[in-house]
Amino acid sequence: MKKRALIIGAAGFVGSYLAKELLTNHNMDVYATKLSHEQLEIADANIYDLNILDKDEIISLLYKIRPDYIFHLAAQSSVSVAWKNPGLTVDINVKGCVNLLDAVRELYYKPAVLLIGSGEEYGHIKADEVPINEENHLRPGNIYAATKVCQNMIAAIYSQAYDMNLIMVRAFNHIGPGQSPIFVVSDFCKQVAEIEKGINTPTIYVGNLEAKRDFTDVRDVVRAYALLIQYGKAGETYNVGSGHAYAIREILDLIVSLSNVEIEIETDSNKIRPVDVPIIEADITKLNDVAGWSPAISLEQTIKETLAYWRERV
Ligand code: A2R
Repeated sequence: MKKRALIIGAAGFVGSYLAKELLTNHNMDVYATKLSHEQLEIADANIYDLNILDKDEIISLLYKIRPDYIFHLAAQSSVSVAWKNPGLTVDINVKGCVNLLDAVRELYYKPAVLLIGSGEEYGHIKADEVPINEENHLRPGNIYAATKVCQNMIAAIYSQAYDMNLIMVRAFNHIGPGQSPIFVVSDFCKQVAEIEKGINTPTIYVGNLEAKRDFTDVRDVVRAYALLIQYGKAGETYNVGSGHAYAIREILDLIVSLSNVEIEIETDSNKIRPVDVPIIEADITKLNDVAGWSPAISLEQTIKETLAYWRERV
């Protein structure tokens, strides 16, 4: 029998990539949810409306679909939006997650649930802690990160207290074609494409360029998710990243070098966050050990494709 996979919050950046991975490489039946105002079409997937703030809605959907695997992607996933709207971020990322866990707990069988956290959970990392493994202290430096720490802790408690098959991920920055331009790589690629088309003046507006982050192509990320939900251990947390941190400046230089127009760089104070963490880089040994996963798509390849995506759209 084909396994049934439910992707909650599939209208975001990751959802469609994950659906494609499950359909093509894992031969699963795919069910996906979106908010009622969102648009979502995925070939060969069944789409439902679901707001995770409504626990009854979750319960009735779970009874209807009876998924073997549940990927919980629904989140308020922007760090900058979290600064501006912390209450909403806590509601969706913490209360929404608890609603899902409670709904799963009430089922008569035990699906595997993959909960997506963030590399931001580690927060203020010390120089000798890089690359960061899953046992590291968590010192979240922003509201978004704090909600994901909370999700991770609650899931670890549910997993043990109620013997549930919950697997937690700390995903580091993922990038690729289709990502919202509120995220840095997509933002830079969009700005370059606009400059090339003459829509914008030849200046890129940037925030903190010295921060170092661990970037992974979204297609590598979803490959890890599909493996972790099948082979990850209940109650355990796994880093998902490339294992290499790049300064935002290096990324910007690479993007600008792929363009044939002259571009100036200028700092925009709106893009500087109240608290920034200098370096985040993943130790991916645990993921590699349990799933045999390592990234396959290079940073340059992802950036070229993201730039091509924006060149077609602006
Ligand atoms: O905020 P929207 O309108 O873009 O909708 C997001 C959706 N979402 C919800 N779904 C159900 N009930 C809610 N109350 C609710 N609030 C928001 O979850 C969006 O369609 C989806 C999450 O997609 P993204 O924000 O694009 O995240 P992405 O990049 O797909 O990352 C998936 C996961 C998230 O947990 C991130 O925190 C983590 O990976 O890095």
